[in-house]
Amino acid sequence: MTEPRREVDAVVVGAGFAGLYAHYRLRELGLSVQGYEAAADVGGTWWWNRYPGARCDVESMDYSYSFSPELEREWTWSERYATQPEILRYVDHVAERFDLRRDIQFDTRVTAMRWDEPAERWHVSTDQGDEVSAQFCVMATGCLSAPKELDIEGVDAFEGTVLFTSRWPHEGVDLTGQRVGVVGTGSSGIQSIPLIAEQAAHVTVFQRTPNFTMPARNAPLDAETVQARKAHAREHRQAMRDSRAGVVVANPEVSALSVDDDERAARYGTAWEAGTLYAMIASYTDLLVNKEANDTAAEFVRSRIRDVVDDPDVAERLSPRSHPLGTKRPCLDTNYYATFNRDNVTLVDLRATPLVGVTPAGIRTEATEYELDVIVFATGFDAMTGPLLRAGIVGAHGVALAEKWAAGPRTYLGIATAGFPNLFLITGPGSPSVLVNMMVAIEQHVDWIADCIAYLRAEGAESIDATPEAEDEWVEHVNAVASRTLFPTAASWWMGANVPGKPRVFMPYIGGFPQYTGVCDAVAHDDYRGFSVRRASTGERSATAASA
Ligand code: N01
Repeated sequence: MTEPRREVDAVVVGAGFAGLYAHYRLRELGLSVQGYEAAADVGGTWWWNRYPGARCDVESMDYSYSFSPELEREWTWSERYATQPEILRYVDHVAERFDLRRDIQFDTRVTAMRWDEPAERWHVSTDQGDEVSAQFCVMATGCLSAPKELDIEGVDAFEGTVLFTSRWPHEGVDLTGQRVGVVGTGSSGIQSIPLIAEQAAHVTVFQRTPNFTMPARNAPLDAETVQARKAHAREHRQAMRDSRAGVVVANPEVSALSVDDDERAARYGTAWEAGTLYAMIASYTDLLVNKEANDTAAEFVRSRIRDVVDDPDVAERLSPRSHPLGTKRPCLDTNYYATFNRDNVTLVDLRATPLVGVTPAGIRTEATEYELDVIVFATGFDAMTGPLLRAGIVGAHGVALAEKWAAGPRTYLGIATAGFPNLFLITGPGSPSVLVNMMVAIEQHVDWIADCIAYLRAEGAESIDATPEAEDEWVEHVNAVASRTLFPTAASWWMGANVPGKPRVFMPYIGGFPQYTGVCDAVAHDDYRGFSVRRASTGERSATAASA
């Protein structure tokens, strides 16, 4: 690393929803801010993921910022679940309205961040040759921004076109008349397969693990619904923040095993019709903690698959049986299961006939070779830790984040990690993040971080660092809460199980959003309990125990 050429108060890495709001709040505090973003413009995940069918699966009116009532009043979503282009138009509007692009350098990836101990500042380097010194660094790098490295042989030799849902060409792709193979049946595959099938001559879906997906029941938003929400926007936003997952869902009251089959079927039927991610799992109190209870819901979904899919063998292969409902991220879809009734769609079950690799002509399984013109990889992400570890972060005493997290991520509240002072993670591992509506999680984190920085400035403090004791306690709590659920039983990306060699740790905090925000607020209220704060005037560190 060379000497820094410029000094700023804060560097914000990333210009998606989290990064943009961080710019807004830090600027409000009067800080000088430098933003870096690898993409050519704002939008984060919505800038990259442009595959056919990409849309949010939290309702548009909830999947938007709440910090500005004026913004809420002036923006009107057109559909219950907005498409990627509409979400990007919204991001663009926000960036323009609040002049947020001003301090962001695009097409620039942060390649190294080193804590300069004597100076008590971060030294940040980029792939464009920038060398900047900052008192604070805010990692707005997203949870699903680092595509998983492909673990399939032979891709380079393929003579057709290779596409990734996570890096879809901006000019779009015409698949008319093409033989397309899609590898992966997570949210990206499930959203894109029906639309690819409408265009392509033939689609071969290579499925390793069938996923639970529910019909989105997407529709245009009518003016009355929009007006009614806008009229009660403040109350609704508060209800979202008070809810377990950042969306308003009635809390279940009884066990699935306490009612008879008819009552359960009626309840699941209503949830299935609701067209939301959370309705099924929120039907009963014990679906995520009791396998027997969960089986009743999982079997209900399997019976719906059998209703829709004509071929009983295909229906069975599409039916998830390897994990309980909700323990891998479920999906919302439009016409996914019905797509397998089309003459131009073939399902290949990779559990029955494992994938051998890509050949020059297509994809080979242990049974046969499928000739293809295009392969679409919807193979997922090195989630949550990937984006942070790829930024080359080295903290106090020269310890790399990758070294510290070798056995899995360790954070205090998912916001800070001990030994990395003045480094703030937005929706980091150990926070509710991907288990809740991301917009709610992002705003809460950015607000907490901005308040913390304001506190440090008011106190004349130079730096703040989580204490190892507070971090240990929090990690223990995060693990203890997860271990009481069915989540750790599934090979999910939440567990790091999708990336070969990644430590298996349940990364998000499952204790519930209000419980989590209660802890964050109490920590701040108690002079940042569990953190050590160094004040310039005395040169001394003060720290209070996390459980004080
Ligand atoms: O990725 P995934 P995604 N051979 O990891 C398969 C969010 N999101 O991009 O399960 C064969 O879920 C893999 O199989 P398996 C959302 O949070 C939101 O779809 O590992 N198959 C799996 O089927 C979501 O959860 C939206 O056995 C291979 C698939 O690829 C998250 O992003 C839209 C393989 C990967 O599924 C990630 O979703 C899109 C291999 N070698 C995404 N490697 C919204 O709506 C992987 N697979 C809002």
